[in-house]
Amino acid sequence: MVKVITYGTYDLLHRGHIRLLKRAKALGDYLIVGVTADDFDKGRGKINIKQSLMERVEAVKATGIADEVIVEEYEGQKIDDIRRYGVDIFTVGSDWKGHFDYLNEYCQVVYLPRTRGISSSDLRSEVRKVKLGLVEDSVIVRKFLKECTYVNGIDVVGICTPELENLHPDFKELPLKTSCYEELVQNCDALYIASQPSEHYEQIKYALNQGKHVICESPIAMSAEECDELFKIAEERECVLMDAVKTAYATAYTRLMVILKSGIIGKIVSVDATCTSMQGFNPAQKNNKRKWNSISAWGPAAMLPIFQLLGTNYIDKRIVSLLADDQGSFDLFTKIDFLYKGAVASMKVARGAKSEGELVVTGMKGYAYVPAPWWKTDYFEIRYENSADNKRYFYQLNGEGIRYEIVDFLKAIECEYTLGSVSHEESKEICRVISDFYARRNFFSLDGKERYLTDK
Ligand code: C2G
Repeated sequence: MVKVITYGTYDLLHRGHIRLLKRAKALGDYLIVGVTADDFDKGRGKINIKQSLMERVEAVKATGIADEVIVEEYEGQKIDDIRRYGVDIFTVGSDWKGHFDYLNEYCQVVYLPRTRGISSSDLRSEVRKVKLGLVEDSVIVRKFLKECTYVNGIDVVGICTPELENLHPDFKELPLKTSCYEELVQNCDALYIASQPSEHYEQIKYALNQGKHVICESPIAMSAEECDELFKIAEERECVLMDAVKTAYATAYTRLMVILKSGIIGKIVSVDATCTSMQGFNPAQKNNKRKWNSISAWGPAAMLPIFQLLGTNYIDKRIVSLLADDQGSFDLFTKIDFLYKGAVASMKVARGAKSEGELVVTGMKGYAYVPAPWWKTDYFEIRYENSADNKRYFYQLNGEGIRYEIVDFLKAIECEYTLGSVSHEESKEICRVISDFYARRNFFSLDGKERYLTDK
C-alpha cells in the first residue's frame, strides 16, 4: 500500500484545496491530511485564519477524500509523521516548491501544480473590510497603524488628532486627517482610541451611540461606574468594546497565565509586576500635559497578571505615589500593594524612575520568572528549589502582541470567536484603581507633605 501525506491550513476550503487533495490521493492508496493548528500557524505568520481548527478539520473530513486527518502542531512534526505512519510520498502545492526537499531523505517528495485564480486570502478579503479610524497621534498609534498592515480585513481610513499641523509623516497617506472627532466617527466602522484617558469615556460613548465598534487603550474610563455604563451601551448597540492592552495578547504571556493556573508552581501567594520606562518623558519639561502619567501608561499592564491570577476581589490596597507637582496629576512613580485572602500582590510603575521591569509569581512549589521587559516578552522560566527541575518556555512574539489584538478585535466584530483576553471585570477594576489614585483613596504621597488615607 502506498501511503501519501499532505499538510495545509485549509481555511475556507475551496476548489484549489479539493483539487490538491484529489491529486494527492491519486498518487497512492491511502491519504493522510495534516491540518495545521492555530498556534503553529501563528508561529509561521498566518494570523487571521477565519475558521477554527475544529471547523477546518471537519471541512477536510467532509470531502471524504482523506483516509485519515491529523493535526500539525509543531516544527519538525512532518519528519515524525512520515516515520510514524510509514509514509511513502509527501506532497504539497507548487507554491512550496523546493521548501520540503529536505524530506527526500525520508520519502518521495512531490510538488503538485497549484490551482490558479483562487486562494483563502482572496476569499478572506472578500469579506467586507472594516474601516478603522485612529484617535490621536502617538508612538503606540504609529505601532498600531503598522501592525494593521499585517492583518487582512482592516482598512485604516483616517486619523483624528488635536494638533493636525504636527501630524507624524507615518499618517500622511491616510485619506482622512481631521481634528474633528465626529467627522472621523462618521467615516468609519470602528475606532482605535489612544487619546488622553480623561477623554476616553465621552469619545467611546459617542462612537458606540453611532453604532461604531471601539478598541481603546486601557483604562477605557476614569471610574468603574463609567466603565460599566460603556459596556452596557456596547451591549445594547451590539457593538464591540475592547480594552487595548497589548500584553494580554502576547503569546508568552497568555501561555504563562494558563500554565500557572494549571498549578505548576502550586498555590500562588504573591504576584509582583514592575513596569518602568522613561522614554519620551522629561520631568524638567513643563509641557508633559498630553503625556500619559505612570499609573495610566503602565498601570493597566501591571494590574493584568495580578487580576488574572488572583482575581479582582482583593480585600484591601494601598497606593503610594511620588507626584511631579502640587496639582498632583502626574505620578513619577507609583507602587500599589493589594491584599487578597491568602495572597498578596504588588505593582510598581514609573515614567520618572527606573527599575527592573520583571514579573515574578511566587507559588508554594516554585515560581515563575519573566525577565524585563516582561510585558513584551517571548520567554519565561518556571523555577524550583532544585534547579534541575527548571523549565524554560519560548514563544514567537509578533508586533508586541498588537497584531493579535487587532485580529481579536476583527474576530469579535465578525461575531466569530474571540480570545476575550481582558474580561469586563478586569477592565472595570483597572478603572476603579485609577479612579482611586485620582480621588486619593487608600493613598500615600511620597513627597513627605501630604498624607491622604481614606477608606476604600
Ligand atoms: N493549494 C492549491 N491551489 C490553491 C490553493 C492551495 O493547490 N489555489 C494547495 C496548497 O499548495 C497546499 C494545500 O492546497 O498544498 C493547502 O493550502 P493552504 O491551506 O494554503 O496551506 P498552506 O499554508 O499552503 O500549508 O507546511 C506546509 C503546509 O502546511 C501547507
